[in-house]
Amino acid sequence: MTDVLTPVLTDNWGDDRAWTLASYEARGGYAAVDTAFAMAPDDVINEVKESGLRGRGGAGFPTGMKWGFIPQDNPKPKYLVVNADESEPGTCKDIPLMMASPHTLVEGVIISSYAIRANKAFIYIRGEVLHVVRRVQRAVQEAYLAGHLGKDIHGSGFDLDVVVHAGAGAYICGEETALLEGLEGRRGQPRLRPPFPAVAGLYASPTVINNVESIASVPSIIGHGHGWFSSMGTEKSKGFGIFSLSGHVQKPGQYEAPLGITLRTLIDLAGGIREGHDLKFWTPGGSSTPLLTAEHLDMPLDFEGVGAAGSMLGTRALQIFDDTTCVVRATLRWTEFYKHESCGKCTPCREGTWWLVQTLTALEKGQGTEADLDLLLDQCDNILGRSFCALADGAVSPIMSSIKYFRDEYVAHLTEGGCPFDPARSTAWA
Ligand code: L3W
Repeated sequence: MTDVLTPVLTDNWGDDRAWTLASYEARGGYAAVDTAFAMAPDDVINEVKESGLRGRGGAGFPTGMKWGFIPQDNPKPKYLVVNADESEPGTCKDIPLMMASPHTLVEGVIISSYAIRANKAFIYIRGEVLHVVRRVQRAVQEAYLAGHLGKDIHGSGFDLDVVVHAGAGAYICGEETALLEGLEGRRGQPRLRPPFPAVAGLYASPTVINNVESIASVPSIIGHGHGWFSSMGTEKSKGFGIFSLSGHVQKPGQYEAPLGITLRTLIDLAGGIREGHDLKFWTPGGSSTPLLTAEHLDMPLDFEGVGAAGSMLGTRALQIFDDTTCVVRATLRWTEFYKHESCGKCTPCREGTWWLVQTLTALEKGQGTEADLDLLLDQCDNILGRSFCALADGAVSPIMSSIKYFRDEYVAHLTEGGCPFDPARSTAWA
């Protein structure tokens, strides 16, 4: 069964002191930098384009194409920014990657910066995880001392400085333009797009922003060639990815596998659902992606397969909930998160998430009538597609999908005057 896994980014996580330069170099680390330096920057971009790598931060935008958007005739400096603000509920891949193998990320930063001709790169790390900030800072320091960063890297004539920046703990700063605002020292709120950051990003200069996992995948693509990467995965979703399983499975954790693997296989790898229970619902890419159910167990986990089921692959944050979970309570909990994290810039999100919490709280307590369910859906309709950024769209995803699949459970709260899963009220709780 484990032969379906493709450990590349996770391959060294079990090594002794895997996060050190010595351990990374012992496995051939930083060799792909020389391979890249032997190529013209545009050829590195083409290699990544040919590999089919798509952004691993949720949206799946083609990475090489994004790099190709950087206008090289623009005299302003170019920047690379790594989005390491991992905060999506359920998403836990970038933080373990940076803790276990920060040099994979640093090597990816060097190659990616070389490709887009950036001499300065920023790694923007979620503010709450100071231990991760320290680990990446230490790796950057080691890389400087070893000549992998700084002036004339490996005698190539290419210079690169890397700044590790700690955010201030706002989920919205995972949105790329809010991240840039934060990096420039302002309150983290999204900017209007276009212009996209590739044209006018950090300090109004051409900027590539990529997720940690996207950048960390680059050394292996350059080292092994685009054909190696594109031989994995599916026709339109190439390569491998880290799938994070959390919740009611026997062995939660990160499983690195080709895109297109199914949840059924991943749950088998994770030792199955909690003993004596069945799968009830799950998220394919964190709480911003519509919920799915057991009927989707054999759906390919790639951008197209999950999209066809009415959801999104997102960050491959597979949160697994068994039959003991109240879907209304879980949905309320997520909605409270979005209300708390709304940056307040636009009315549909600022006011809408507040109303969603009010309506859902009443329903969860069994107060109101079935008409309030339609009111809740109406509130969702008035938010979806009307907000400034994707945060509010994410907020309505679990609500709309949970009503789609579990309307009866919402109604049961009303008919029973409270949560049927409440241990004080029912035997459904195990
Ligand atoms: C130049 C164009 N660049 C698009 C670039 C754009 C960005 C990338 C994707 O949201 C999703 C969201 C979350 N010229 C361009 C262009 N680009 N057209 O492509 O852009 P976009 O707008 O499709 O997505 P986004 O705004 O980046 C990301 C979902 O991911 N998500 C993620 C959650 C959380 C995390 C985390 O905690 N780390 O990622 C989960 O599903 O809902 O839909 O770079 O500039 N014409």
